[in-house]
Amino acid sequence: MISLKDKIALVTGASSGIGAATARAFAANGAKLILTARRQERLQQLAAELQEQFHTETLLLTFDVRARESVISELSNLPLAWQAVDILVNNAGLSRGLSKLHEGSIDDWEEMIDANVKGLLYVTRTIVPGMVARGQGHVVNIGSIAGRAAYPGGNVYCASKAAVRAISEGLKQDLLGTPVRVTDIQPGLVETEFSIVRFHGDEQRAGKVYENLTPLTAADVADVVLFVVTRPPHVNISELLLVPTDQATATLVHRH
Ligand code: NDP
Ligand code: 8X3
Repeated sequence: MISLKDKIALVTGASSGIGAATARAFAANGAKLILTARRQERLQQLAAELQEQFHTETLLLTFDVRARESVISELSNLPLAWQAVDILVNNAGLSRGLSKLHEGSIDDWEEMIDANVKGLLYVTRTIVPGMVARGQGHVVNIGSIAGRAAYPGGNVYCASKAAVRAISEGLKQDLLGTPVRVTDIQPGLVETEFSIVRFHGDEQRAGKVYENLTPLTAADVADVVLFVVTRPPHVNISELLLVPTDQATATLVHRH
């Protein structure tokens, strides 16, 4: 098992949900953390919590993953002590809307594609060369059950997560012969701010997604992320689907 003690982990989308939970799990295991998101105050609160609980060293970076120039300039100019990133968790992402494709919002589509696909690519392109040069690294992409099969109204979100799956597979192939590992984690229903964002702030509609079933928590997903990054160096968990017991497929759920 690999120890995270003093390893440097970069988690995008650390201001909420799965990213924040992953930061907590890594901090509890001794990692140093580069935490990124747009909401700086949230990152500051999390960093203070981790400092108090685990004496975690953090570097906070505030940028939009869709802003290519910002991503590249922030991540290419890390302070010297933070440059040797051991683990990258590409988690920042979102869904917008659940409309039929022929009735959908093009703005929503662009936001999803720009964050979930292009943002992930910008971060990966900037960080992975250092991993290859140092001969050490692990890229964990947060995909989704939505990337395995489309569901009604999921169209472009599903496509963006299918792209994450293909990019993960392609990256793994391109890194063959290096020790750098690549994992695509594919959660089903996780109760975070995800559905509130999907429905543009409609909390009532968001709440209905998880009504009368027991969804995964962000901490459940973080446990799995922690598990994959702490496997021995010769073990690469390429992809991992995790769903609540109350969920069989993206659309088949059991409500009590
Ligand atoms: P949350 O909405 O709770 O968290 C999303 C995170 O992504 C926030 O920290 C947000 O930070 C960040 N983010 C979103 N857009 C951008 C952007 N343009 N630039 C920078 N950061 C951004 O949702 P989750 O924790 O659930 O989502 C995390 C990941 O997990 C996403 O990729 C999502 O697709 C995936 N996922 C979620 C599932 C679920 O059911 N919840 C299931 C499967 C996968 P900020 O707004 O501060 O920038
Ligand atoms: C999030 C899971 O099923 O709401 O990726 O699309 S789902």
